[in-house]
Amino acid sequence: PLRGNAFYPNFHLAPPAGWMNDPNGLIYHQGVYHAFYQHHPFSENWGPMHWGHAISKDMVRWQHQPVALAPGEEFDRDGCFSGSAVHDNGTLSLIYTGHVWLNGEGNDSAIREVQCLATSQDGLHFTKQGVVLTPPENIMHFRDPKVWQEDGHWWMVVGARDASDCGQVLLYKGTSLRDWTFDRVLAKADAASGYMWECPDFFPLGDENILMCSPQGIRTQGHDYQNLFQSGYLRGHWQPGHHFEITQGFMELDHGHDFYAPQSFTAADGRRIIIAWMDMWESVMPSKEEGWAGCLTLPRELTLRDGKLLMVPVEEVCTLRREHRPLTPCVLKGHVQQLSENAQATEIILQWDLSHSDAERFGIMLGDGLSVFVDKQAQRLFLSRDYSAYGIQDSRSVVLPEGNLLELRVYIDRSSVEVFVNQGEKTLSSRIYPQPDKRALSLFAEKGQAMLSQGDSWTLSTE
Ligand code: DQQ
Repeated sequence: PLRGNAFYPNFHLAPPAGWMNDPNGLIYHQGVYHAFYQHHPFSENWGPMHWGHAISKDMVRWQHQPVALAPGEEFDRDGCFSGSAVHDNGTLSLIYTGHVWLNGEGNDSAIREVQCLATSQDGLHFTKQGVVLTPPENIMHFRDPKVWQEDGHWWMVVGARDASDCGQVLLYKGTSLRDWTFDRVLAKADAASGYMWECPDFFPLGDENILMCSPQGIRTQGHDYQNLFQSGYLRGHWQPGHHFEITQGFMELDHGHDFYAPQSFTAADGRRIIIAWMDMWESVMPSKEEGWAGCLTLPRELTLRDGKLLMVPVEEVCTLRREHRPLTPCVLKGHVQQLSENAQATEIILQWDLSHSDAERFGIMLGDGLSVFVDKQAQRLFLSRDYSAYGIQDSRSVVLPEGNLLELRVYIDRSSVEVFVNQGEKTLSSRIYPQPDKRALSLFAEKGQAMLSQGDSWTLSTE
């Protein structure tokens, strides 16, 4: 019923009603993709966390399922917080954080967090199995277990906040999903990179290991970090039983406004996929007027090529393409060229020749509220939003990649925009809130010329 609303997405997973945040328990199990997510079914605001559930054959078209976990036991009384899913001898098993407020709701200084197990035989109904791991001494914030199997053991990373208010990722080793031993502190924040590292994920990619995490309380001053909460990653090498040798410290993962708590999983054919919550704590969420809030990003394939971490939409997303409109190569000079009167669900790929473009600013606009443009002098790509009716006026930007050709692949789905730069070298993901009559999509160039050397666009399925 929410589908008729102005902001409700066509092809991104959003809650059937109410609130959604982090993706949880992403897994390919017995021929089906499962996405669980942090969910408050009773209102459009965050509240006692449930696990919502949806399934898909292709990671693109999702079918809602009944709520998988609801808070209520003594150990998860105030919320079934984030976690992950694994197959344990054919049983779909969820490992999640049981959250309890000890001193009143929202009071972060007195909480109890433990890791819990729930299992299912049919992939639909889950039975809670109780607490499997309690926090070490002096650690109170202890959540978001990500579990995997390697080298004949179970492994778990958990996000934590140490006694001096620095984020940490703790590593545990298990002989079963119920029996865990502390292995080591896998990585720690420095003073600028957050007081709590939420939603860690640790996995091999190429011949490296990637540690993703979502720090709270990033200090942006003196850094290029653009959000207070900011998902990022560290790179390095790891083998079971050894330290994580970090070769590159914390880096932002996506450069838009709304990208948090990503989780990875492996697709049927082994591709490493990540999906994030496409919203952000403390942001204005105008979709609440429609009775819902929060959606997930497109699934993105992660690879390492020539030392670069790349993130592109999974190829299954191309099955959404409907009407194809190739764009004629052209030189734009101080004017606006309309591509579509009403872009609701659109993919557009643009290739700009930077060596023949001297305009101060050029790129695309959606209505008068969104622009994605190159700022020649700053040598940056901007994503800028202006929705004064909602008090939103801000921009995010990223350094232009090297080279004369700049490819922008852009997805628009009602209230979201995702930009993939040069085959996923950089991405910018943001929520947008245009009025229904202000969705014209155009190319523009200001003060000078811009050369579009190639372009394609598609309307995307809204079924
Ligand atoms: N969201 C969950 C927590 C996690 C946070 C609660 C990150 O488990 O740490 O909804 O957005």
